[in-house]
Amino acid sequence: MKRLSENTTDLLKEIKAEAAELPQKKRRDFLLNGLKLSVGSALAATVGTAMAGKESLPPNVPVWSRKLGRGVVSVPYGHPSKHESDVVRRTVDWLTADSISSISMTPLHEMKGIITPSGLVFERYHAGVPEVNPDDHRIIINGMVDRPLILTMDQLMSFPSESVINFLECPANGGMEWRGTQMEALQFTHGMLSCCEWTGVKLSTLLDEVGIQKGAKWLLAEGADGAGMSRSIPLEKALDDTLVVYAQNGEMLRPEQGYPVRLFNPGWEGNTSIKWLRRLEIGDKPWYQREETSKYTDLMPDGTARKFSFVQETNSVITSPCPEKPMMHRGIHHLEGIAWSGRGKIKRVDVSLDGGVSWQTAKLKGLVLSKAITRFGMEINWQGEPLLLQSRAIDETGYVQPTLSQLREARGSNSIYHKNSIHTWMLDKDGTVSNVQLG
Ligand SMILES: Nc1nc2c(c(=O)[nH]1)N[C@H]1C(S)=C(S)[C@@H](COP(=O)(O)O)O[C@H]1N2
Ligand SMILES: [Mo]
Repeated sequence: MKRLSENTTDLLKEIKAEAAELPQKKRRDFLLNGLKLSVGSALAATVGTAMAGKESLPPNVPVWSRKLGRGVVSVPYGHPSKHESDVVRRTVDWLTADSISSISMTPLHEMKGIITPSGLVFERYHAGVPEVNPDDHRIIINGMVDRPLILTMDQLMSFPSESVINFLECPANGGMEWRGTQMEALQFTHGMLSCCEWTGVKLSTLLDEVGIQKGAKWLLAEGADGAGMSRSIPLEKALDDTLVVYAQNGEMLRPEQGYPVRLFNPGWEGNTSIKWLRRLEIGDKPWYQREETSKYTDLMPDGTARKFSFVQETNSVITSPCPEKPMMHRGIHHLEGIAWSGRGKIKRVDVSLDGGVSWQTAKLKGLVLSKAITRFGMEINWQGEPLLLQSRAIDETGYVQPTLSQLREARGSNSIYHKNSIHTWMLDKDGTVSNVQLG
């Protein structure tokens, strides 16, 4: 904060000195533009990664404006600026024993709008990223069908395509919090979440092609990775909005996301969206695979396990401020956050500054799509007082995001999965933000 004001003061002095030597009208324009620019650059210099050399600051002509830039196709496939090198996926060292069966998380504090760039989509593998050659990859559809089918990628991609914008969330998102480990970063409390445009073929189209037999109720999706990860999906969902997806954000899937083809179940736990999809079997009952018995079930207080908890319930979190984005100044601040629901659209988001005692309704910003990340915002006037910041999302079905104690009451404290309770950030007098648990 100190650096920011010193910078700004220096800049203003320089600009005013320069302006004094100009005729009046020119001087006014120069001052206005100069002032606007100076605040922007000072902020960028303080908050950003590198402080540009003073020789590039107003009133000088910046270094990069004095020479030619690089030409086209010097980088045939574009990358973010080198100044954005800290906007990356991150892992938590102690969480898993090996990177082959691990998880990386999306830097939600750096995301803009609702689309997660492909290179920042969190990754979850059980046996690493297989290198699948699309020419040799097949999708088998067998079981209770009239005409079993083996599809090449070309054949799959000749069916009519559909595109949707939906979030994908690992049900273990926030799991560490539930177990009482408080992560001091938004990236680690909520970063097992992404939202992309996904393109593929509706699974119902493929199932029409093979003809489902009477009595069929379930579908098994199996992956081609070393884990052979498999999940049972009710046919109801498969015939509703499940997609067999080959593209993500306008290009073929990234290897991490299941290249060349994955299943995609909008609004459902990410684990059911089987990557590197190789087989779909139709049957009359679930298969009870590892990922739906010993894993991805919720151990309830009475010792029974809640199974097939497919839907990712309504959730939300404040992304600015957050531990990685402390308050830089007093006064007006545009608080922002994201909300999402596996059941449909976000209808309303409320924000509390006092730990849930009183609530104000935030504004939904930009696109509000079903089963997608929805951005919300609210102006707050912060004068340095400590605050307990919370957001509470309500979806179009009327579901209200629960408090932590409501969730614990319903599910106990043995769970890892499906923690969607109201999250609390504590804003301290000095602008720093930390993660606290409030009932
Ligand atoms: N074949 C296969 N599919 C898989 C997995 C896997 O390890 N193997 N991981 C699952 C889990 S647990 C999640 S949360 C999502 C993560 O998708 P992403 O890596 O594209 O973010 O993929 C699911 N699909
Ligand atoms: Mo997951």
